[in-house]
Parts: sequence; structure tokens; C-alpha cells
Amino acid sequence: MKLTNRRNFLKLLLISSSLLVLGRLSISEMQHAQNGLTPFGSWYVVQYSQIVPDILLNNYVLTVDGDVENPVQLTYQNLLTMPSIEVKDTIQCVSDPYFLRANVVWKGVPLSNIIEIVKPKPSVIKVVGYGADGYTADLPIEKANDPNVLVTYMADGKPLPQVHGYPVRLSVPGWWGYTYIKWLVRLHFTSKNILGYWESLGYPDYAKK
Ligand SMILES: Nc1nc2c(c(=O)[nH]1)N[C@H]1C(S)=C(S)[C@@H](COP(=O)(O)O)O[C@H]1N2
Ligand SMILES: [Mo]
Repeated sequence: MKLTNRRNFLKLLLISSSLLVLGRLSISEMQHAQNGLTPFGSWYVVQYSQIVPDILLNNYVLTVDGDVENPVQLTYQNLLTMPSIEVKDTIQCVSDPYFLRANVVWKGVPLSNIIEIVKPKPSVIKVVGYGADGYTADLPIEKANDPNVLVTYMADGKPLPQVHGYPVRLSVPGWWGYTYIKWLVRLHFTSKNILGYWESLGYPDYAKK
């Protein structure tokens, strides 16, 4: 195929697939889309393996450990009782051609509040997060202290859909999607320069968009 033909073909493909998506929206989803938010639960899914962890709320524990004075284990109930904020954000995959992004209002506990509780040692430079699927991503401690970085348990006013990390994920406004660890079960503070999954494969460790 000639390049121009290929472009037109791709354009047609994009137009027809967006019409398909629009055709599927209900009225409330259309209103949602008008508010600049992605229809609830229908935003893109990216994950490095086939595993979609099935976590029961009663079994959920977030382990916060490593080079800290006060390691803690937080249940889902613990998280719900902690001060929370809402942050409007666009989650975007680093390999987004145009559709791997979504506008979402996250609700959760600022990671900076949890940092105040666990008291990392002065030597700490990184927080490494683990998903229940074995995924990892790291944040430099400066970004972890950004007040908009949330240990998130709601998206657009509802519990997170399972494919998007139920019951708890990280959201890291301003940084690439690979830092938004889904099914978050552990936050490990370290004085070593540990890299997460995509970071160790060469994606920026300082993942600012
Ligand atoms: N546990 C876990 N979290 C993960 C991933 C993963 O494979 N496992 N993929 C990351 C990547 S690359 C992106 S772009 C976002 C996508 O989030 P979404 O599927 O909710 O849109 O999740 C991130 N968090
Ligand atoms: Mo991604």
C-alpha cells in the first residue's frame, strides 16, 4: 500500500471505530463524555500479563514497609477512614497513539499522608510499588511526596472496576500510566536505586509526561 493510501485507510479505520464507540454510549455516558470524563469503566486497559487479580475486600491488605521507622499494614477499612482527596486527571499510557488515555476523577488517600505515618529514613530515595499480579513500578521519593499522588480506591465516584485495579491502585497525576500500579498490595521504601518493571526495560524512571 502506498503511504498516502495507508494514511487514508488508517484515518477511515479511526473514524469508523470512534463512531462504533459513540454508537454504544448511553445518554448518561454521553453527558459524562461532555463533562470531559471518559464513560465510566470503559476506558482503555493495559497490563503486562494476562492475570486480572480477584481481590476480596475482606482479605485486602496494603503492606507499607522497608527503610521506615513505622511499617504498617493497612486494610481497606483503614484506608477508608483516612483523610482523602479527589484529583481530576488524565491517565495515559506511554505508548498512547491517541486512544490509550482517559479522564478520570480519582479519590484516595494522599501517599504523602502515609509517608508521614511510616516515617522513611533519611537515606530513602525510592518507593517501589507491587501489584497483586507481580507488576512493579518505582517512584522517586520526591514524586511520592507530591500531594496529588493517591492511594486510590474510587474512580468517578465509584469503586475501581476490577480491570482497573480493584480495590486499590496508585494514581500519579502528571506521570505516565505505567506508574499507576493496579491491585496495589505493597509499598516498599528503599535506599537503593531499584527500578520497576517498565523502568528496568528502559522507560524513563522520572516518568513525567
Ligand atoms: N498491577 C499492574 N498495574 C499496572 C500495569 C500492570 O500491568 N499491572 N500496567 C500499567 C500500565 S503500562 C498502564 S498504561 C496503566 C493502565 O491502566 P488502566 O488499565 O486502568 O487504563 O496501568 C499500569 N498499572
Ligand atoms: Mo502503559
